Amino acid sequence: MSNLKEKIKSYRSDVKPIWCPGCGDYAVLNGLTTALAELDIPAENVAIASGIGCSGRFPAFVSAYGFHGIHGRPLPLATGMKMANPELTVFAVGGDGDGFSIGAEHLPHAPRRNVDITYIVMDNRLYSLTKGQPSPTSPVGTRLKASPYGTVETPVNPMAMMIAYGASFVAQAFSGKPKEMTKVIEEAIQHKGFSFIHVLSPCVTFYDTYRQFRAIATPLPEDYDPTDQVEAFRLALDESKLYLGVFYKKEGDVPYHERLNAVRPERRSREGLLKELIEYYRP
Ligand SMILES: Cc1ncc(C[n+]2csc(CCOP(=O)(O)OP(=O)(O)O)c2C)c(N)n1
Ligand code: SF4
Ligand SMILES: [Mg+2]
Repeated sequence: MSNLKEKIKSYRSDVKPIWCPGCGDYAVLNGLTTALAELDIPAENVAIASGIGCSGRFPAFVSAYGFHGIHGRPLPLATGMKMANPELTVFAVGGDGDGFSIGAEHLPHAPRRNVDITYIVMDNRLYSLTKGQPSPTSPVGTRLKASPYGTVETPVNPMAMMIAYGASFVAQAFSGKPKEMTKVIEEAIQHKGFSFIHVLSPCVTFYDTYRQFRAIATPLPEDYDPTDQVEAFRLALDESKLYLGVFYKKEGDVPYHERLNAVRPERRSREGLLKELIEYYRP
């Protein structure tokens, strides 16, 4: 056990997280490093792309390749990483604002390509880095500094959205249930294709939702069949509960890099390509 603890620690960088004590994002950091240790994935084979937000600081705290990108762009960054080196275990990480607001136009495309990455959204239902404005997942009536009368927009449903977009692995976790979250991250890493994990990760400073989530968090039913996409959608729409676990999993879909390799002509030498170009443009 102490060996495992040491191993988990080895994935942590020298940069100490500057998240507030009690922030839900710590549980995600611990979950991800524990999953890497359990699966024995060497740090030099791991790459993490993030967006902007408290959650976007994530790669700095992991001793692996990391890219703290611009707001809303962890998915295209992670896609590029995986395409450049398919041997890598690649993560995209970010917040609800990053993923479902400014980055929302990327949401359908990574799943439809079945890019073999794990996308973790740390959803605290607000923009926390900028000190607490409402986000696309803030429930109706959320009172924050920028919404003193309560929000009036209907929130998006990230789980239903990703199931509808055809993601081949869709799961939900809660920072208040760290062991269960680690298992889900492990399963997502092992899944060959696009994995989405929606993590309810409360912001204790601007909008503490721990108690609210704890009251309705429940594991998926024991006889639940994660290959049933329609049932997964039904549970995603049930707002009286916060189901935790793997909602949907589709095995056998060919990932993006393999699809491209199957249609791409064989790599030719630089000289061969130049000769081909010269012949093509010869008058
Ligand atoms: C292009 C651009 N627009 C706006 C901002 C300001 N900004 C920084 S973080 C953020 C929202 C972050 O919210 P979320 O993604 O939920 O992350 P959290 O801080 O809650 O983890 C915004 C609007 C920015 N950095 N860049
Ligand atoms: S402001 Fe909120 S989300 Fe940001 S580090 Fe603090 S608790 Fe976490
Ligand atoms: Mg947020």
